[in-house]
Amino acid sequence: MDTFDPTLADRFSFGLWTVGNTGRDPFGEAVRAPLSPTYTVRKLAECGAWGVNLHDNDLVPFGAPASERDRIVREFKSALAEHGLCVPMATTNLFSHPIFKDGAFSANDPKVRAFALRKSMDAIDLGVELGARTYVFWGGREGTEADACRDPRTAVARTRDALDFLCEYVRERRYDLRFALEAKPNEPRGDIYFPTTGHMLHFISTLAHPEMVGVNPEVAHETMAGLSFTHGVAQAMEAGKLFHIDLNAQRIGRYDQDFRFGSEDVRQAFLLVRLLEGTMGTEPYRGPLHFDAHAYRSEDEAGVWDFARGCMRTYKILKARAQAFDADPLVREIIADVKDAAVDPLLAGYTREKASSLRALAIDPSAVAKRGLRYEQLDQRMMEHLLGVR
Ligand code: DIG
Ligand code: MN
Ligand code: MN
Repeated sequence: MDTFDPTLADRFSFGLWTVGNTGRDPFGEAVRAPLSPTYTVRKLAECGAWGVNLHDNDLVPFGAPASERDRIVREFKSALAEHGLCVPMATTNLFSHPIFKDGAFSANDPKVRAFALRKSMDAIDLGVELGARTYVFWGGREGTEADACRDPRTAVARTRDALDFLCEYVRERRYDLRFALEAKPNEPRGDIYFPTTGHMLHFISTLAHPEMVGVNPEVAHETMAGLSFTHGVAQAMEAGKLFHIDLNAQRIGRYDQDFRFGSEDVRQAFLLVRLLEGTMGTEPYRGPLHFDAHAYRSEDEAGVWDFARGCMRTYKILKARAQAFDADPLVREIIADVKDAAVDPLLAGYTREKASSLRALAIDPSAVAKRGLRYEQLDQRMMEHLLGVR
């Protein structure tokens, strides 16, 4: 045991599909045997995880009869109770079955859209039965290759209809459940609708019950789009919409790698953990810390648990580094808020008086421009904390 071992208080979770990933990819078959859900629960508990998430069909095979479904759920529930794991999040697999080849909620065939709604209602019931409080929608098949197949505005409208329908379902059933929308720019579709967290944040504002809906940003997906993941998460937090988060690692310009958390861009991982943990003195994110990632295809089952432990350990190491960084007197001095009693009151809340005071302010642009900001010092100090010499 050391200070970086995970505890339940860390709220680390894994999807059944993450540690259960068999290593199959478009160019090769599975290299690992599938893991049963109950075995996965035991092993995740041994690793120190707090929660386990699932798509409906990660637990209940597609098309299983009700009696089979109930038996599987009963067994899963007893494994959860025996090993002390919770189910913080659930979601629907609306992407594997061929019926979804043209999308789910946005598909052109009304029967596909009907099947997607029905499957989502059943999966919501399952998630709530297992105790989930967050329900994720990742529209992996909601997109195009032949873009002329539908007006993109129709895809937006159909998705809104589906989510408004399902929000009403949750309200009528009085479920204590919030929706979290997960963006991705492409893969498995040539283009996926609502490609970034920013698109999702606007889309939520157009729904009938926006208060029920937030976002589930994923490191790999925003990075694939060439964006700052930390800035996207910060905007979601500022809007009170960071309902869940998918943590992993990704190199820009690659397929969706879903690598072990922190294993690629360490600087960005550090800045993300600093933001989530509020080590600079801000309100922290208090939701589940979900690792939507998987072990390298090179790994055997032992390597899968090395992967899971590595995700959690790296997060805790970066949290300790961020705490040390924000406690560093030099850092606090450089990033301290610049106060200006004469100017500050004029910068928000328009009034005619403020406008004329702004115009009357004596500001010498060249003198102001000369001020050094010491960001090289700041960033070097961050690197030294990261590299373990501070
Ligand atoms: C992929 O990034 C998606 C699916 O794995 C799942 O629907 C969602 C929940 O984490 N992430
Ligand atoms: Mn991904
Ligand atoms: Mn994800």
